[in-house]
Amino acid sequence: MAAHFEIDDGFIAAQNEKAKTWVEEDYEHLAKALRRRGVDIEDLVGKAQSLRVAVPSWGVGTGGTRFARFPGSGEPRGIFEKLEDCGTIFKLVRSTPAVSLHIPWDKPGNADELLAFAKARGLNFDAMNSNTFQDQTGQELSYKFGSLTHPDRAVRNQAIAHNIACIELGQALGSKAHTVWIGDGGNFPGQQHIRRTLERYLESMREIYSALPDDWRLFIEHKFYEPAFYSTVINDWGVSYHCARELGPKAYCLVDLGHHPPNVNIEMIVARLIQFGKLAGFHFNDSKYGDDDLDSGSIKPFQLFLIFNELVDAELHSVPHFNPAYMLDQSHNVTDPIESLMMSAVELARGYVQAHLVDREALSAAQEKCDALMALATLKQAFTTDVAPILAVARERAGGAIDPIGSYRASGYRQRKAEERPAKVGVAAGIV
Ligand code: LRH
Ligand code: MN
Repeated sequence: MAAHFEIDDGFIAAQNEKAKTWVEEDYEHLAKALRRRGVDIEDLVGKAQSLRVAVPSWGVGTGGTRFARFPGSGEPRGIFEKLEDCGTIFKLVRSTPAVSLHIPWDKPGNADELLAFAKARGLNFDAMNSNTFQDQTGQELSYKFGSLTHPDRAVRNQAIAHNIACIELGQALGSKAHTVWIGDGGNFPGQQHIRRTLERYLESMREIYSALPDDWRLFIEHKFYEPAFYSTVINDWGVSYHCARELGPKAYCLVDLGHHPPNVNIEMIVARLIQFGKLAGFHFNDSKYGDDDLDSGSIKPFQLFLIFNELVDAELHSVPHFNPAYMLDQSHNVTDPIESLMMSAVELARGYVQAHLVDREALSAAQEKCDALMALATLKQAFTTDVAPILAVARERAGGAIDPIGSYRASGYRQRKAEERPAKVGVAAGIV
């Protein structure tokens, strides 16, 4: 593969030099304010550096809707170029060493070659994702009317085999988890027998579960609608939880933030799944209406903070079976995907560090005294603390960029990729 342009550490260091003065000033100022609150800012830098987020391979290309997709310049044309871009994100923000693959979109010709390419960029592979919501060229049986719950046993078998193949590929790539999201459902009342389809789902998932290696986890991803518009088989956390319990100790419930009706209290669902020992982790994104897959923290940053508040509370109380996987799952239709993914990784770190700023003693005291206002004020104090200097110092000390977007734009990376990656012609639509 011809040499490709990459941002080097020297360039990042030179960019950081320009920003160093204001960061140190802001850091000192914040350190003093936090000291008054009995908080050691260095602890929070450690927390910021401990957060690990996986980038979706399907998120580094420009996304679209059913109406259209407007590809940007220098689009990655395959999994190796996607990993190049994931490597660039990791280089600049330092919190995203993992990539979540989607099969067959990212099916490599040679798994070892892909693993070596990833390792050379400090990357590893997080949860695998199967795809039985599209028909692939040459596929024998269609998923038009479902996959793991299709009335035809042969279609279910085809879908089961695909999931097992994803797990086998994941083993070769060092992944330790498999995410199953299916679009199965109906568009009209009566189209499906609601109880029978769930029975078929469990029957199929038991076969997938039995193919899991001992040290793997199976993530069930619920979604309240789309592509089905009347009934969706795995429509909410309750069904997902029931299935995870039915399947066994290696099955967990994955929370994609966009998969809930507007105004649902997602942090409460998170607290429940933590308490029930079945929280798999997250597909972080944000939304205003449907499964909009917008940048994390771009629409409801307070909700993102409240979700991290539940996660940090569980972490500090060492709740059993608490080992959530943090992944982004976004579609970047109008921004440079690399910039959006970097900004989103920063927003997750912001929510996580702010959640560690919550005075939990004061919060608990207010809760026990039914002092609702003081409880809210205690949370708001953390949420309204500008932790940007902590996040910048955490990145800089880890060899990343104080200003990831500024450094990325100054590097000319996108323009260089536009030269290296001739654009594909033709009209496009759909999320990838
Ligand atoms: C479904 C979903 C799922 C992925 C897909 C790309 O809406 O969130 O996690 O498989 O997006
Ligand atoms: Mn998702």
